[in-house]
Amino acid sequence: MEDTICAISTPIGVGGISIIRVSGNESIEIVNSIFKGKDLEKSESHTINYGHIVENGEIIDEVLVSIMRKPRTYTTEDVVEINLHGGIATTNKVLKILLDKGCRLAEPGEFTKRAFLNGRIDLLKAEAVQDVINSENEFARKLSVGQLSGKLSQIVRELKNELIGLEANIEVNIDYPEYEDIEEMTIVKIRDKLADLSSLLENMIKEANTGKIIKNGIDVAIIGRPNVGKSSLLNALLEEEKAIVTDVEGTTRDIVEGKMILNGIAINFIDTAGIRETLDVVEKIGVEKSIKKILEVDLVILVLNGNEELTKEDENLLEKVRDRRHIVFVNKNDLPKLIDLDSGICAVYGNTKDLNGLDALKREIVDLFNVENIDKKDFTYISNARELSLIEKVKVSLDKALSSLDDGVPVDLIAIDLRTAREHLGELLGETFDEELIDELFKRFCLGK
Ligand SMILES: Nc1nc2c(ncn2[C@@H]2O[C@H](COP(=O)(O)OP(=O)(O)OP(=O)(O)O)[C@@H](O)[C@H]2O)c(=O)[nH]1
Ligand SMILES: [Mg+2]
Repeated sequence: MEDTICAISTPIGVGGISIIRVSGNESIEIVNSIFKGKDLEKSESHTINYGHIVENGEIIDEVLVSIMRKPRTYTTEDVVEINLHGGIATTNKVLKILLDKGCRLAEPGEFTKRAFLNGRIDLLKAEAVQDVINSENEFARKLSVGQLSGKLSQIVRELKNELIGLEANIEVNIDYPEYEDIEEMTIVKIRDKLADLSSLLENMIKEANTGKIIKNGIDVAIIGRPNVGKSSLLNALLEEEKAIVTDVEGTTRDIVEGKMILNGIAINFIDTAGIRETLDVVEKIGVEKSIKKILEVDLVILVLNGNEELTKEDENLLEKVRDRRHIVFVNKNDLPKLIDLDSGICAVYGNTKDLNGLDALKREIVDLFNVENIDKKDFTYISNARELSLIEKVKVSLDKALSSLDDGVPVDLIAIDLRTAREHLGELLGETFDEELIDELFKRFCLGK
């Protein structure tokens, strides 16, 4: 990793300050060559230095330059951060000068990638860095900062150590097969331990959904026939005129989204086009999108018009959402009730005119996802797909080992499953990794991080 990289680390636009970050062996030398002030090559580590960025004698900007010498830096390399007056032209100009002087433009996430490749942080912590940035609510922030501080890494390391211990036990068994009583004892011990670890993993997998909810919120699609009041419901829930409402059937053609926070969790409401048979090309695409949404979201709110009798289309929709997590909302209860629902259908009644029933609807959402019982102290949930799929693989290997033990398979064969499980834990931490996967992962990062 010889090249010195640079990038704008603050959002591009007008603001109080912009920060350009530089990392690599030549970072101090390069910045010093365009800096007028004291000699940065002589300045102490972790100092902030006042001066000017100059090019051909022209002052480009008045700046503060942070010097952080390796190894106690974000990337473990020499890192320089230039604090400029904010603004697009100045920031771009200084970036261009740095590139002319021999820096390479960093790829998204490349600073964090270097921190990982240089061994300062494991992969779980690296993933947490971007999660901290993406946190949109207090719970998500706590979750990601916990992972960044190493809570999840520690659990994974402990699991790994347990497996190493078990493998050692098995080695003893293989090396001294003549001690039958030892063998019996170790098998019982190994079995108990494996069962413990498996249930721990099962818990982690079960709670992963909570992690996902904390991090990404709950996606809720509002579905129904045209004119039942879906857009009105979206607006009422968000307390904002987000979607167009008219008495014309087929008003909403495309997806309209809006977010609210319920008990600290983000709820992403998605208003959709009313579902009906139609020959209109544009509306047809909208209807297809609505139907697709039913399968994509965490929750469907099926809206019915309480002022009309149930139609064939309503019945079709009830059928469509039956196997999905859903709530039936019977709207327009400010008007006479004409709907007659099957007693088996549990529904929330209300309307979007005087907002009757909306609190009950929100309550139902909170209850369905058990939002109030989310453990607000612990926050060591797995929250991303890569991590979850590896934890699932670990559990599969351990369960295989367990059932092999019960079937009387020789312990040395069981050791193979334990090793596989341990390797997956290593992948989780990034001890072994596939380069392409790592590239993909860091590409999702912000520029300059
Ligand atoms: N009386 C009454 N009218 C309502 C209520 N909710 C919506 N409406 C009216 O119903 C009509 C349709 O409302 P929208 O919210 O546009 O219905 P939609 O389901 O989004 O319709 P599409 O976008 O066409 O699928 C409008 O005239 C609303 O004012 C309600 O609770 N009570
Ligand atoms: Mg609508």
